[in-house]
Amino acid sequence: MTQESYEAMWESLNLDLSAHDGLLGVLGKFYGDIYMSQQGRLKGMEYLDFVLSEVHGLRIKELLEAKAQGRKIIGTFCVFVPEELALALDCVQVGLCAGADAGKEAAETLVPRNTCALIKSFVGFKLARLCPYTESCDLIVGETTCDGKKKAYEAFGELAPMYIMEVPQTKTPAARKLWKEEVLRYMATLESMTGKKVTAEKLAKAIKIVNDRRRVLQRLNKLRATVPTPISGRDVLLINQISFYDDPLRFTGAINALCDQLEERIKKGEGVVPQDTPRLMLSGCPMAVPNWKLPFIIESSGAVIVGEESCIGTRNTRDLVDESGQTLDEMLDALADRYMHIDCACFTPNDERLENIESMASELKVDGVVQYTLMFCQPYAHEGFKVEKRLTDHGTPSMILETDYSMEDVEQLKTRVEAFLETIK
Ligand code: BJ8
Repeated sequence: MTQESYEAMWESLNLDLSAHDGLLGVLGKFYGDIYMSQQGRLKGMEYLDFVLSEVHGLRIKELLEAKAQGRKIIGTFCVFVPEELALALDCVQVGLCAGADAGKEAAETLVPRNTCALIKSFVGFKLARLCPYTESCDLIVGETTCDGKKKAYEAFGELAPMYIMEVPQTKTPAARKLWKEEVLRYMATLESMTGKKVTAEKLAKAIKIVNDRRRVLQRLNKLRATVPTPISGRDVLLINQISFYDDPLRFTGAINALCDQLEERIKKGEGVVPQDTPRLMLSGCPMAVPNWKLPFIIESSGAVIVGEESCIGTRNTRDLVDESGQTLDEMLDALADRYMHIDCACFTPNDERLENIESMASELKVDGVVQYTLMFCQPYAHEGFKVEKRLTDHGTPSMILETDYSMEDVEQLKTRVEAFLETIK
């Protein structure tokens, strides 16, 4: 497509063209500095580079073509929204969480200043007319997780067609019952919007598609656990970010091909960094695209990231939906059960998360854990204390870094990361 036809497409979505041009310019430069400058990237990474270069181009064109064929576009902000139901009704689901500061000032006219950067970002992108994904959506699905999101959705709902799923806050049998009802209520909403019905056959197929995407990410995570690790943490984070908006079948195929290349590299004993490079794991809040600040700081300070304990990481891929169900009801039960395993910090108590962090730290043979908390994120800030204690008892050094999307604290963060690496050595 030509630049003119892209601009016509963005204009048809009512984007602010000049602000959007500025955003793409910054994104391109940032990507070049952080990703293209890496040494020893495999050929399979070209898929990532291409998808990212077309993030507001070809993928949006595909979404608009799907819409023209009568398919509905569903936008989400949380890994609790079951993509399987959207796929079973021939919808396209895309993640709308945003990881950039653009639109922050506009956002602060609608949500308080002391709101986390992730929320401000999606609100700001909408108000500043910067996000072609948000503008392509037929329905945006929010959820009752943290207070910041819940209240922001009330304001966001004035600007876009929204639906809210009630996510329980505990894992009791009563909470599981409520969640199953919510899954059914959401399914009925999608059915009435699309004029189609979820059948056992369609849902089985959708479950397999989403599970396959989780399986390939599990495969990738197993491969990167090798010492020396064959892939940078930055690249794996990007892969996880892209999994939220690229076509699931294309994504799974491309990442399987990349995993084949990683296996070759492992067989030759090659790593992307020297064997004795300190191995760190990130834990905490999700890092939405293009939030690459902290991984870049860590990996340019002489460490490598080998795991992300977050929703844009293993929290989203650890559990599969049981595929043995035969009837629609059995499949819906399996779906509800799988999502109830998510160990988001919005749950109380949330001891499974501590177990998961400890076993990840062991399996990935990490030298340390960096807890990443977005400023003003209460759930993850609170759990930071427990996580730190658990890791100390486990003998794994850890540190907590609180930040946002601005670049003002880069030097300060770098100093703290370097000091942490010194203590590990
Ligand atoms: S399942 S982690 S995607 S809610 S960073 S907005 S928690 S104040 S993103 Fe999340 Fe679903 Fe949980 Fe995952 Fe609030 Fe914290 Fe901001 Fe957050």
